[in-house]
Parts: sequence; C-alpha cells; structure tokens
Amino acid sequence: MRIEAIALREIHMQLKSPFETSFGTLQNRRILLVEAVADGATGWGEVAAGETPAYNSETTDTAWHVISDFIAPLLRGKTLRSAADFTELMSHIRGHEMAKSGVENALWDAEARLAGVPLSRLLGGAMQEIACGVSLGIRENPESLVAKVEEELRSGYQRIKLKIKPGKDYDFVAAVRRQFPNILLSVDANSAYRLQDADHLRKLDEFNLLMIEQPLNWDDIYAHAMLQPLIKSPICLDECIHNTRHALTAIELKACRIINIKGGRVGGHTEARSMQNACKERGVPVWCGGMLESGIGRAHNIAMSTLPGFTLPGDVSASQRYWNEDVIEPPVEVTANGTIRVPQAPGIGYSVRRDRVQKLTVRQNQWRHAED
Ligand code: OSB
Ligand code: MG
Repeated sequence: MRIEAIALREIHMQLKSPFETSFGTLQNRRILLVEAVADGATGWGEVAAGETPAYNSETTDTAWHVISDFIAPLLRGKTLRSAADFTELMSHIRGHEMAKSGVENALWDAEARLAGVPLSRLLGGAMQEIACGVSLGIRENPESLVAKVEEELRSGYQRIKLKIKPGKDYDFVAAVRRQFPNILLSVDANSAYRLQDADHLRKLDEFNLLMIEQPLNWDDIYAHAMLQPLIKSPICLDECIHNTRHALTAIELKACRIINIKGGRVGGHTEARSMQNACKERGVPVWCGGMLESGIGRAHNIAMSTLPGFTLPGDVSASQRYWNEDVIEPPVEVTANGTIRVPQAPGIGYSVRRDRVQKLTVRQNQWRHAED
C-alpha cells in the first residue's frame, strides 16, 4: 500500500469525571488522532500518551514532535507491503512507542479497510465477543468505592480493578472484598510502592486478588522479581513492559505471572501481537489495558483483544463510562454479560464522526505525497 497522506490532529475531550491514580488526577484529555490515507483508503489511529510524563516518559507534546518531525515525513510516499512493515521502517527511532503506535495502527485500519475485513481478523483474532472489566480511580473513602463497584457490577462487568496508593489501599480493598466475596478483583498501584513495602503488600494476599498490577518502579523488572516470591498475589506488569524482549525478561526472571498489554505502550499492533504470542507459548495470560482512550483507541483495543493470548477480561469498557459524546459511531457498548461484541465491518468497524473530530480539534498538521 502506498501512503498518500498523513494527518495529525490534537483534540481536547473532557472525561465525565476525574480519574485518580497514584501518579495524579486526569480529566482534561489532550488526545492525538492520526489519519492515514493509503491507496485511497483512510485509517485512524490514536496516540495513548498522557498530558504529563507521569505514567511513562511520553506526553501528547513529545508524540506530536516525534510524529511531525520524524515519523510522518519518512512515511509520506512510501509503499509498504503491510502495516506490519512499519516497525522495521521505524526501528531507528528509539522508544516513543505511543507515538509510533498511533501511526502504525492507523495503517492497520487502512489495510483492513482495503482488504474489506474487520481489523480483528486481519490481526489474526478469532473471538466474536471479548470479556470486559473496569478500572476504578482512587476515591475519597471506602464507602463511595463500594457504591461505585456495585454500580459497575450491575452493568455486567466481569472484573473490577481498583487503583491504589499508600494510604488508600488496604481499607479500600477490604471494604470491597467484604461486600463482594466472589468477584474477580484486582488492584493497580502504578509504581507507588518500593521493595521495602513487601510486608505491607503481603497483607493484600488475604483478599484473593486476581493480580496486583505494577506495584514497584516503572522501569524495574528486577525489583518485581524480588517481590513476587514474597507475596501470594500474582504480579501483573504494565509500565515495565515496552516490547517482547522485556516480556521475555520478566517471564524468565519470574517477575510477574500476568502481563497487561497496551498497544500504545508496546508500539502498536505488530509488537502487541508478537508479545501475546510469546506469552501464550509460555503459559502467561495477558489482557488488554486501557489509557482512557476515545472511541478510536478503544476500537483498536477491541480488535487486539480478540487474539488468542488475551484470556483475561481487559480494561476495555463502554464509551459512555468516560465520554458524554464519543468520536465514533456507534459508541462502544457493553452487553449485560459484560462483553463487547466485536464489530464485523471492515477496519476498526466503527465510523469516525468527522464533524465531531473537527469541532474538538485544536491543532492539525498534514503531510501529502508531493505528486498527489
Ligand atoms: O495503569 O492501567 C493503567 C489509565 C491511565 C493510565 C494508566 C492506567 C489507566 C487505567 C484506565 O487503568 C484504564 C481504562 O482506560 O479504563
Ligand atoms: Mg496499569
């Protein structure tokens, strides 16, 4: 496919309510959308980077810079056999996985539309329906958290994940577990603890957690390998894992028993697919994480979640949990059983509301092939 044009837009969207994690509170999202035109077909991708370098080192602005000054100029006019060739073409750019992923995934959408198949199928996914969980931000007190969990369970979600940080952990998890003894329950610390906190983290073992996600430093696989034998709860790594090599290192060191795969964090669908395969071969379950995406990123997460290694419910939930109005049509909806039916239309399978995107756009940039 010949890349005829790339458009980059920054849109501003406000979350329905603030989302608090151990690294800060998010509400006003600055999201980059990538539109790629190849052989006349249009594909869309989303950059998952946050507004600040608090989750990982990328931000909306670093991604704008890397896409504008390095990725888009190189891609313009190029002919690729498949979106899968993008990784090799960009291998001289170190890191910046989220910037790369936004562009690569737009190419995957375009390729699927050109082939007339759903993106899930092009990637090799077979599931028609994916299992969904929710990620709940840190709350003021355990009572309001329990009320929120109850509401999400009523909507059908199959797994509840609680964000925790020192001082907002044990009592909150205890209250939820007391009220709901049998649900699939996990916690996510976003790197808020240190290895010296092992005795404290071990107290969470009594709650039969499905996993404890990324308790220690964002770049420290070794410390997690030290922690895992000291606690019963399986460790799931998120921030630490940027590529398949990292996943293999973590598995080899027994630093975790589960891996959260986010397309953005690992650089796009090609690497995500290779990682889930490597994990599957080694018996390590994976699930699809989320980054408070608009419908476009959400649609990519759904397609990725259909791959066979994704055996646990992901953080892929309904548009209306986050947005009053999404940028896709129809919005992502969840069934009463806590699943999402995988769209069967070509590409990401949802249509992008251009009028809405235009209204939300605060800056844009375009690269066209000179001969067009
Ligand atoms: O660690 O999984 C995380 C949101 C922003 C940054 C990091 C994380 C999260 C979430 C939200 O947990 C998942 C979602 O999009 O629902
Ligand atoms: Mg996480």
